[in-house]
Amino acid sequence: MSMDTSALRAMVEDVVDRARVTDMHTHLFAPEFGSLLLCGADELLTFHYLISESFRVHRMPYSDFWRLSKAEQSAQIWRSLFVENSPLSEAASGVISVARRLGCDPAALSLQSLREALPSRPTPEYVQRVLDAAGVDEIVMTNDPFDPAERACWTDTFRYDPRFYAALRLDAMMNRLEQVCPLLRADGYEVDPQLGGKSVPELKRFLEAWIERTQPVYVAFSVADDFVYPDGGIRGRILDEVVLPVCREHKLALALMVGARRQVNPQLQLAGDSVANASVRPLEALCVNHPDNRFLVTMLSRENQHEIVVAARKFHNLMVFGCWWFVNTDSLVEEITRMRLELLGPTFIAQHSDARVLEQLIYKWDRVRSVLKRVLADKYERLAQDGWCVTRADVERDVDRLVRTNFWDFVRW
Ligand code: HDL
Ligand code: ZN
Repeated sequence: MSMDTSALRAMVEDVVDRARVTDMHTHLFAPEFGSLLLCGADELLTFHYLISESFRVHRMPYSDFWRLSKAEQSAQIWRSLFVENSPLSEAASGVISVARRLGCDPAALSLQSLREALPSRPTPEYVQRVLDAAGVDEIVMTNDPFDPAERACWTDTFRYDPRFYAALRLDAMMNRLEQVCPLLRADGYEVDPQLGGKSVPELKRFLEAWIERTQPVYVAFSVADDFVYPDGGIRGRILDEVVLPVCREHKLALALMVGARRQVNPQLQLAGDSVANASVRPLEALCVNHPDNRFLVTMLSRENQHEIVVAARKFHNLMVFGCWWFVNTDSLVEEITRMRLELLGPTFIAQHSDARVLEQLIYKWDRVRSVLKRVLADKYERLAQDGWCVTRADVERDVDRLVRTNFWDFVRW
């Protein structure tokens, strides 16, 4: 006996609401990393998305803004985006959602009441409260072996919250080798920018040391639209001679985050990056030339979304994931998720939050769930109308794949 449409849609929505999530790409850190885990009202308001949006209103000289304290920056952003304007953007409206879900009265919200409601240091109880509110069970961090603040944490005896997992981020090695060679040599690795001498085995030794130290669930790097493959240059050689073989030996997936054009406005600092439409051809070449490697891929440009989904149809060692950064907005997440379901079925990773501040998990996952409810209810409704028996167990399995098990099955091959 099939359910009627409204009962079916209500069941799908309930399954999505209750689904537990693995957030497979964030910039959060386990509490044991200390001040690297950001939380509280001022961190939420000085999220770099809101910094760049606020400049469109206050138009302060960049140096004047950067001279402000974090609390003063936060107050300026509050005035610009929440007082002088309605918080209509994805990131600004997210602050209101977080405030509501953490017990504030949005109708009477002030910077003061937000600061009172959100602590600036995360107690274990608060971390649990936020994870429960977001329905997130596992969080994958972004771990940069070249970041001085983070390197200091990774001592031999370092242990951290088992709900957090490491992902080794190699942007500096892949894109700025010359810049990080001094640090590699200071660490005892004989690497030169032209990859002469023992550079290749030494880079392998470096990578394996950090794999041993961090036990990552995957290795990652981002590129702009300049990514080519095959590539006889430095990055291509590091890929072919170091990263791909080490990932194979350690059974680690490689995440390629494509289309991030860095620092188009350096005056905005972390907020100064932009987007570039990139070619999918290098990704296809990687998949076809390295069938024993697995590639997690996300692309930043809206225009790349269709072709990367088609590429995922061609290569089962390519797992498309998330709606990244500038395509992580209600309308684009819905457009992309519908397209992926229609071309891949439930065989992709629906979303990652990219959260930088703990409380962002709440609004970012609320938004994903609301999209998944709409999209999946439509798809199951059509199946039911064609006479397919849609059971709650099947919907639970499919949703679990989209927000959790497709990731773990892919990285734990
Ligand atoms: O490169 C990345 O992982 C991006 O997510 C950047 O960190 C970006 O600044 C960001 O936070 N996007 O959400
Ligand atoms: Zn990110």
